[in-house]
Amino acid sequence: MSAGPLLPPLADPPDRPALAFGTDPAAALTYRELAAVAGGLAGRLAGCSRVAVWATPSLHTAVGVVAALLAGVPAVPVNPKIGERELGHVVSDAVPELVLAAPKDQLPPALSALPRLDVTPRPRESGFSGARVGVSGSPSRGIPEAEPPADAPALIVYTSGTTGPPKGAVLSRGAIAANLDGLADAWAWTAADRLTHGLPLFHVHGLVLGVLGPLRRGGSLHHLGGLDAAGLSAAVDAGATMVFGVPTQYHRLADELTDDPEAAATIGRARLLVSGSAALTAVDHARIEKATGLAVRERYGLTETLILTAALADAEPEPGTVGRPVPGTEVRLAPLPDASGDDALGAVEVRGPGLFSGYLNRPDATEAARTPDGWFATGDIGRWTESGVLALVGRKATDLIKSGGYKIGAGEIENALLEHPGVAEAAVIGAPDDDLGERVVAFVVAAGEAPPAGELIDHVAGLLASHKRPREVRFLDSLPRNDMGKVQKARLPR
Ligand code: MLC
Ligand code: AMP
Repeated sequence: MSAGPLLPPLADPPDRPALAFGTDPAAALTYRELAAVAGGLAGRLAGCSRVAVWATPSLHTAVGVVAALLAGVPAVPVNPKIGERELGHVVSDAVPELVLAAPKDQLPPALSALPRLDVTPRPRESGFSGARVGVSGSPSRGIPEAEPPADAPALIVYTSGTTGPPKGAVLSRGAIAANLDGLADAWAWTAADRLTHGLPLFHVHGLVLGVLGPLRRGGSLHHLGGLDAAGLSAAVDAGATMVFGVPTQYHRLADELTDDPEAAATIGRARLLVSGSAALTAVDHARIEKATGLAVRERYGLTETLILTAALADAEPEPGTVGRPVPGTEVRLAPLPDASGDDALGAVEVRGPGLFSGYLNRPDATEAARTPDGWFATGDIGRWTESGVLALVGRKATDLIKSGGYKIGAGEIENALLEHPGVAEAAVIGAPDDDLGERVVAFVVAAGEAPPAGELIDHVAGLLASHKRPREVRFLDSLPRNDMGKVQKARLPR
């Protein structure tokens, strides 16, 4: 299977803006500069089996990932707030040959033990003349001349399941290219667009859609570090046409815009506001539209499948729905054994070119996620509306939590809590939360005297990524269990 380049503009790079981070002019690259900087770095990566990228929300991360893609080397983006236990798992599972990081980055032991390549994109300093990338490490092994095949792995993105440590979803170059092209159709996304967002760069939303998306189109990205009214209105004022965010970011933005009609009016000059990774409430949809005059388009995806459905740019969005299948992708609803009498509800299944290649080292889990006829079972439950768009109504697994747009497995947090000497039993749930969608709540039976809640929260944040920490810890004398001894989470006090 062969394919055109994943990032076509880098083949013959124009002298147009490609990437900008924050407001520092030194943290910006044109396509020509990016091709030189990432190309120089790629020469030192080629031939590696896999590389880790310390994925801070920075130009260094974007350059590091682009370099790996140019070299045809799969990149493993690592959350810079990852905990020790989780990082140990990622490193032993993915076995990266080296790590890419900014020179100032302090790496935790599991990564600092690996050979390191410092990414120092400094094209604007003292007259840029090509590949001024400072790299310590092995000499160039040569960039492959031919584009790797479409089924070659591009990224390995770790994502939580209901139990056990996160699994590495292997995303091929072809899957990324096909999905980004489908989204370009849905949103009329072109080289004229300047995307802005403040998403983390170790997940599909911020990295695939948010960095590779504009680079595949030949447009540009302005990364804001976060999403607030002042930064976003300045970005739109400076030419941003599209905005990506998770619902928590839009919720906070809506709060701010209520008191800032000037910023709201400026943001309203953007072409498209897009929300995804979790459900945007109808209330927040209405608040953003009232403030800016723009209705937010929702799109729905998974790390393993990339984006399944999207509200189209030229159609009136329906709050509470996630749009139509992205061109090239098929979505179906499979009957639910227990649909509580509502036949319209079904299990969302997908097939198409955007699907992942499998979980790294986990053929069992890959197999379990596929239906007998080869579709991917998302675990989400939905229905088609009368106008033919998808509405999501829930998830099959109660042990998966979506908080701030991050997927979090309850079992992973329970195991981390049980490692604390003060914890005898633990049950974790996602409780409804206006800001985060769901917040992680831990019910704990103490072993002896109850430890302070803050100590347990810090304990989890130290072992796992900090966004997985419980926001609330509640102590109980015992957990509700059935006759078989299984914890009955539905009976936990809410
Ligand atoms: C607080 N902090 C602690 C802590 N208490 N750190 C360690 N230990 C403790 N006890 C710190 C954090 O490190 C952080 O520091 C700060 O407090 C806030 O933490 P947070 O929980 O990360 O921030 P919060 O404000 O709650 O984040 C909201 C958010 C974030 C929306 C900005 O959740 C976010 O970025 N979400 C995006 C998720 C995403 O991209 N999902 C895509 C998945 S792909 P500091 O330094 O940060 O202040 C997918 C497919 C698809 O779903 O469809 O897209
Ligand atoms: P992740 O594993 O982090 O990629 O998360 C994927 C999950 O996020 C999906 O299975 C959905 O449950 C959820 N999700 C993504 N986009 C949306 C959306 N627009 N609305 C509701 N849920 C969403």
